[in-house]
Amino acid sequence: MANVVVVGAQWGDEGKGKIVDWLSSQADVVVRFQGGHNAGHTLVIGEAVYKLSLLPSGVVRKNKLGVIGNGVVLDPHALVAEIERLGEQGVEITRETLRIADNATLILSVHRELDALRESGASGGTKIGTTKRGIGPAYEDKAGRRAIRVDDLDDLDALPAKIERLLTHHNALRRGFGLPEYEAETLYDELASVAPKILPFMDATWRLLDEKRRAGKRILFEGAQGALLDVDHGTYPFVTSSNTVAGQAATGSGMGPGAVGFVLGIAKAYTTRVGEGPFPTELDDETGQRIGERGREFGTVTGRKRRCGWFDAVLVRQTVRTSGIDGIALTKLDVLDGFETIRICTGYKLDGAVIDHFPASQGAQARVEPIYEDFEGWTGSTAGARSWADLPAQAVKYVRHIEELIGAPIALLSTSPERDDTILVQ
Ligand code: 2SA
Ligand code: MG
Repeated sequence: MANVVVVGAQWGDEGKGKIVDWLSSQADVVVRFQGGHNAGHTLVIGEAVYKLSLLPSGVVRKNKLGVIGNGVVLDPHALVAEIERLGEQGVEITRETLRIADNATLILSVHRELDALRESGASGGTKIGTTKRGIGPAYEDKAGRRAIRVDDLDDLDALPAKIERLLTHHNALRRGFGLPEYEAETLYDELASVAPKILPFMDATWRLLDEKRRAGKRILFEGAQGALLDVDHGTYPFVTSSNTVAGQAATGSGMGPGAVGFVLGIAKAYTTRVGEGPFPTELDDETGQRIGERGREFGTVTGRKRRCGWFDAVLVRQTVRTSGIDGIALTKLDVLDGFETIRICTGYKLDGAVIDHFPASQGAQARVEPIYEDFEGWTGSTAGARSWADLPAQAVKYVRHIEELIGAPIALLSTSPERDDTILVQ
């Protein structure tokens, strides 16, 4: 089996956690390569439900190594809390099961505060509907070359100068917003106290991953969020601050592009989005309500209600290309069970013209109107189906039709949150 990268093909929450867990049984290493604790993966294993944010999904399985790659922004307090929570559920996290890139960027309290402040509208500008975890401000500091990184925790003598450099920037911003200046000492104490809990996991993970690869170990790259939230290819500015497309798996883990053998995109049989931003097929009515209730569309991390709408084949066709998706895992088909008519968006109308892609311009993205094809629904249930033969004929048709519209084969079909309710499509 090739090394697989799993990415969301929509706006996140496609059910990546379950698929990654399913695939991890055949992997030796599971790597996170972007994002931070804005991700939320729910794993249902027998009776137990695990909610992971930062830790790679493999950590709850035996004999798997989880790696938090350099492309991740890591909130050390959130990580410690997550490790403790898992410990209470009987999952012990050790250096045998977790390594953290020494060159990963840290999310600090100044980042969380700034994120929340901007989202409150107090600083003007566009509200993005972020998770307020400090993700954006941390990536800003990384690109601005003033971030504090994991390895800085290992050199506390050199830390004050780095803190000063960081706070020169942040305190200027804070003064502008009328906030009190952040004390260097407070930040130093915060970092010095958390350092002993993080450092045991620190490693040059690029080297470790290279060794694993050379030894023939199978590596699974676990994406967070979705391709439409990508800072370059997504619905900018309503995006997250990292690259979420498959290419980031290489950069965010310190491996070359050849390390990735197969790109698996995860797509829901309909569409959801959390936060602000364009959503052409959004349903602001009873149907949207019904999809949301049947699909239990609430965020794992923030508990926010997700916006719901029909499957948008234009968007997924586009993410198939921007991520180089080789196959799709289609999830939550059962949510559409019993709908008389199911609509699929196959193109857009923009200012009187028909277009076959999602334009880059923010104004145009807000103006496009979906062109729908009405698809006859199915009676009978797809929930919990474990073979192709168990599916109603009309549901099979729906899957095949989506395949055609998006230009990528459907490789897996997930019919419930349970790991075993997964159909390998031939
Ligand atoms: P941020 O906090 O800066 O990354 O927010 C920017 C935008 O990105 C959206 N965003 C997400 N949308 C869906 N799922 C996300 N994460 C979890 C997941 C879901 C959860 O991966 O499953 O539990 O909420 C996620 N993370 C960020 C966010 O809504 C903003 O639109
Ligand atoms: Mg989620």
